[in-house]
Amino acid sequence: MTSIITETFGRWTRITLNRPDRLNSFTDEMKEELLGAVSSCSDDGDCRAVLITGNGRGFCAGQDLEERKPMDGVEAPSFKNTLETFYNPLTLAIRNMEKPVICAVNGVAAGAGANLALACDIVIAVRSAKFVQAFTNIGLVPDTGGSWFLPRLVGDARARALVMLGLPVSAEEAANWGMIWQAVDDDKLEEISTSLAHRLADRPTLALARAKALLNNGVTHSLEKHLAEETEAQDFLGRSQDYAEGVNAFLNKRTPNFTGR
Ligand code: T3D
Repeated sequence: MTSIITETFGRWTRITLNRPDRLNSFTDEMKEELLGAVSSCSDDGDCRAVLITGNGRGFCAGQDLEERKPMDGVEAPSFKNTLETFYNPLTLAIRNMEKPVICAVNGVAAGAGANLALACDIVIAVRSAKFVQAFTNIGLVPDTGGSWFLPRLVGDARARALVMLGLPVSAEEAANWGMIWQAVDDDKLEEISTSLAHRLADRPTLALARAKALLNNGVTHSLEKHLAEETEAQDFLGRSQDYAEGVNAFLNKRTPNFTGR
């Protein structure tokens, strides 16, 4: 059984974490497959939106701790190595991908699994899901970008408590705090997330990519630098086919047919 399932539906791709019996926690094999799947979506010019979800009752419980069982006489693994070869490239691949990435959180998301979700552009979760910054529970710090994303999403006070206490936060609370976009009924996740993917794949992909870059970069830019970046993006998009299509469709009172060019 492969630990990652990739399915293409016309203009968008779904990536499913598939180790349900271990809450889709990351083994070395799964890491390689997931990074490969995300990179393929990024490189695929026909793919205009990506949906990441999990199989079974959990979304992802982070690093598979069975693989980390301390053994007498065996040197501990280098976390510098796993972070630099998998967790960091994964976060950057999602964040820098020039198309929207949706995360459909089907159950508990813990450790690097929670932060994989936070790296995505639009996160929806079933009401029964919970998010756990589990790292300090086992003597580690948040990784996969969690300590960067969390305070920006929920504010410093909540981020500190979540990280230091390692307590779960429900999907409803996460949505109320602005950590995720929406909490939905458990039996509606697939319908809502796939219709979101369809919808985003039909939107002007170049504009979404430039908007994503602006939102990514704005948090660290001065206003002057940011206005210059907005201007450059708008100037580029003003010459795109999708802009001409959008304006024509508006003036002719019809639905635009965006091609992503
Ligand atoms: O290592 C490096 O490279 C450094 C990078 C680290 C990145 C990280 O992600 S560190 C954080 C690792 N993850 C955790 O610490 C989370 C550990 N799991 C939990 O805290 C809880 O299991 C959950 C909050 C995720 C879910 O709780 P609950 O009560 O819904 O389920 P459970 O009963 O605890 O777990 C169900 C089963 O999944 C259970 O196995 P069993 O008893 O049925 O045989 C449990 O052991 C297993 N499981 C859950 N998480 C992991 C796991 N097995 C291996 N690794 C896991 N991370």
